[in-house]
Amino acid sequence: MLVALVLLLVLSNEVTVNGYGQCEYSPALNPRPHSVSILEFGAVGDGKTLNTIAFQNAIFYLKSFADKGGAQLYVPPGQWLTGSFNLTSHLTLFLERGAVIIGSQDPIHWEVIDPLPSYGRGIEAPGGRYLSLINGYMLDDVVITGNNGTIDGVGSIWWRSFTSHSLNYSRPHLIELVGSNSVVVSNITFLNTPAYTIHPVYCSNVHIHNISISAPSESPFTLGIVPDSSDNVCIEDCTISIGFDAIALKSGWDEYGIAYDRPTKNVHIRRVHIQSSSGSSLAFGSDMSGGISNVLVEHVHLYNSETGIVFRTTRGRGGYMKDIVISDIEMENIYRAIAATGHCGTHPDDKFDPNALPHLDHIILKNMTGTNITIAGTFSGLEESPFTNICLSNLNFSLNSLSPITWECSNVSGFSESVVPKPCPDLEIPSVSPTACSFILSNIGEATKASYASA
Ligand SMILES: *[C@@H]1O[C@H](CO)[C@@H](O)[C@H](O)[C@H]1NC(C)=O
Ligand SMILES: *[C@@H]1O[C@H](CO)[C@@H](O)[C@H](O)[C@H]1NC(C)=O
Ligand SMILES: *[C@@H]1O[C@H](CO)[C@@H](O)[C@H](O)[C@H]1NC(C)=O
Ligand SMILES: *[C@@H]1O[C@H](CO)[C@@H](O)[C@H](O)[C@H]1NC(C)=O
Ligand SMILES: *[C@@H]1O[C@H](CO)[C@@H](O)[C@H](O)[C@H]1NC(C)=O
Ligand SMILES: *[C@@H]1O[C@H](CO)[C@@H](O)[C@H](O)[C@H]1NC(C)=O
Ligand SMILES: *[C@@H]1O[C@H](CO)[C@@H](O)[C@H](O)[C@H]1NC(C)=O
Ligand SMILES: *[C@@H]1O[C@H](CO)[C@@H](O)[C@H](O)[C@H]1NC(C)=O
Ligand SMILES: CC(=O)N[C@H]1CO[C@H](CO)[C@@H](O)[C@@H]1O
Repeated sequence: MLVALVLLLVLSNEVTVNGYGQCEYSPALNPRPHSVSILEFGAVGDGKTLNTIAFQNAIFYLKSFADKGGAQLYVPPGQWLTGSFNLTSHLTLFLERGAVIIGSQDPIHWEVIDPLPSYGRGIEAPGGRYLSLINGYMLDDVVITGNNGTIDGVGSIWWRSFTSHSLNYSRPHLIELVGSNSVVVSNITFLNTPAYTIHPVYCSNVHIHNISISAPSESPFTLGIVPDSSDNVCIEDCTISIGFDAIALKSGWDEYGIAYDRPTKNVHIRRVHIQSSSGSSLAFGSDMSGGISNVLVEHVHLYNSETGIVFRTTRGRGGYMKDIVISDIEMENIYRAIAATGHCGTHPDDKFDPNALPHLDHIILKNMTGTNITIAGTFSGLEESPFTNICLSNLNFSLNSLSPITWECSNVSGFSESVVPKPCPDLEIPSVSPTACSFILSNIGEATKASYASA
């Protein structure tokens, strides 16, 4: 028994030392021994009756099963209108095919809560923010799944308030889990989020798979999946079509994020099909003050987007984005395939430290093809903190006839091999080893091991 335990610890250590394979080690889900239907709590699925109290009462009741293997809350087919509600630990929320949880269109049904400590204030309005439609706070073992049920945020009222600057507080998200461990979201469809769709913040062990997310292309600053100051995250087999960023990795805002000091790390993203109208399919930052590292993105299809892959940061952020590998990517109909900028993002207030410089280092972009691309890539680092060790390998972008430029570079350095069109000289430093990227990759491996050894 003890031997088995020690072996298990050694094995799981191996897994995290590699750091890059979160999706390979997804936990098996045990069925919950207890299940109740939301109908037993007086819910009415007519699309008109407000069911907030039914959800709250059901979840309060299911709390008592936490130490008995947990429980499932079953949502049958129907239109279940509700205001925001909180989940509990050891709970599965299961949405049957034809079940639609619909967010109330009246802000009065959305509680207002404190800002996140790593942001210091609401990101869209000073002060508090609306609680997400489905919310988890300091939970353990939560599953949100179903047989392709739907969660619909009916975001249009929020988009209008945002656009007309009449929001009293920052917009709510569809799902937010704060400080939680062991979270699974799978097998359902998310529509029309007010702001972010799924926001795990200060979480560990998050597995998001086989979901579909969509919001209209004109919905302002709507985001798909946003791992924020979270670690050990796997996102796989998802389809996202959204207004702004489809998958965005973040870790806090300026002095608040620096003080909170919790990075996003050990993230594995694979087999996703993602599209963003006015933002980027895949985004890092711009809120990244706690740092972002050890990220592997592979086998991804990016299409019909303003930008394919972006790294955004600015003076005052501090933090870092490093040890990131993005490979086996197909892009089509994208204005700018790759961008990295040190001049993007606003500040929470005037207390930020302009000398807190962010770092972008050890980024590998390899094996990508692109068709109908207008600009291959733009890198604009900070003068006092240039972007370093950027490695481009085996990229082939077919540019359309509208291309004003191919690559643009300032305050950046790196290596490249087999890149079409030919990159800027800043990214063609003679490589220190025959294959520059594998040199960086082995360095990343060492850095990863070192960071675990010192942790
Ligand atoms: C839901 O959880 C939040 C903390 O995230 C708390 O502020 C709020 O009061 C809770 N609401 C209810 C109805 O329990
Ligand atoms: C994905 O989820 C759908 C329901 O939304 C289900 O029918 C399908 O079997 C799932 N696929 C996998 C591979 O889990
Ligand atoms: C899931 O539901 C969405 C919307 O209700 C639908 O567009 C999609 O085709 C469904 N997917 C599956 C696998 O049934
Ligand atoms: C903001 O507050 C004002 C005054 O209390 C109220 O009339 C308005 O409906 C609120 N707006 C939203 C979007 O909640
Ligand atoms: C998602 O659906 C697939 C196929 O039906 C099933 O194997 C898997 O267990 C489901 N996931 C969850 C978390 O229910
Ligand atoms: C490059 O990526 C494509 C998918 O975009 C994949 O099919 C292919 O095997 C990859 N090639 C190498 C050499 O890894
Ligand atoms: C090429 O991509 C642009 C977006 O950058 C899109 O507007 C245009 O329709 C695409 N052209 C074709 C032929 O698909
Ligand atoms: C780049 O891709 C185009 C097709 O999109 C192909 O014709 C060309 O040969 C490729 N170039 C290289 C160097 O692989
Ligand atoms: C050190 C360095 O390369 N500085 C450059 C940073 O970018 C600005 C704007 O392109 C240039 O003017 C600096 O020379």
